[in-house]
Amino acid sequence: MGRERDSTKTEGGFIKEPRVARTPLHFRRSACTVEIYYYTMAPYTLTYFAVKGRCGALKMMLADYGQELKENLVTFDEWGKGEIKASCLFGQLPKLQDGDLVLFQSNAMLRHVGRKHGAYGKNDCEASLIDMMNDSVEDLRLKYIKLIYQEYDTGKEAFIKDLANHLKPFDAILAKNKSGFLVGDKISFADFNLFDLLLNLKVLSPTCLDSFPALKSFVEKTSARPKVKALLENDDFKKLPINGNGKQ
Ligand code: GTB
Repeated sequence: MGRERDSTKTEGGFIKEPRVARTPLHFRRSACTVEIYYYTMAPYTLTYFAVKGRCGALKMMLADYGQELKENLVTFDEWGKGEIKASCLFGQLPKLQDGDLVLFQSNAMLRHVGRKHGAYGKNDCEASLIDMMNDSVEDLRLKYIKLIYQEYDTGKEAFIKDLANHLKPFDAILAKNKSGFLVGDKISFADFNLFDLLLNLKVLSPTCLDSFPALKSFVEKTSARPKVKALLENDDFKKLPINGNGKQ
């Protein structure tokens, strides 16, 4: 009892600063040590390439929640040497550090940050619906990534033609939900993910939202959130290419 703990140790992304209070518990006739921890937010650290790529939504969400983000940019040359790749759990970036927690997989990062900052629904059912929405955003993102990296020149026209079929369900969901968000009455990580993807799709096909009023107003509304707006107008963020091969 009453062990002193290392105040520099972190737990779950929080810096633990122990304050030890000794409180007598009379029924035990002995002293009991109560450790009270004051939690201080540690900044998030993101390691990734100098592209928006799979981190646009995460950056917007962190900005919206006023979270500090430290970025380690990896160049192609550094990546090509293989050491960083070998250090990544699944051989890929991005990597997010939150105190002692190290995460790979961009959607796991969105969930983690969403869970911590109240962007993962107000109960289990909402959380499951948000997961479902995010999985559907991921389905469309994978189609987009395939187009960009594998078949841009041959597949762009067909992709744009088919895009309305994929956007339609999201438009209907947003139109049906009075809040204008995908689920419930609060923005969730799936909203940020959809928003980021829609911005990319608008670059690919500037008119793609024209027949989807709910999606259009969703983009306008999310773009106008003050901290998101500030990030979108930030020069460093603006100059990041969307993708790694110059196609967009
Ligand atoms: N499912 C994973 C996730 O969601 O995080 C997918 C991660 C992923 O595809 N990572 C890519 C990667 O690490 C980078 S994102 N590629 C290197 C490798 O596999 O060795 C897409 C991407 C590709 C290329 C660049 N680029 O050249 O700058 C940037 C981004």
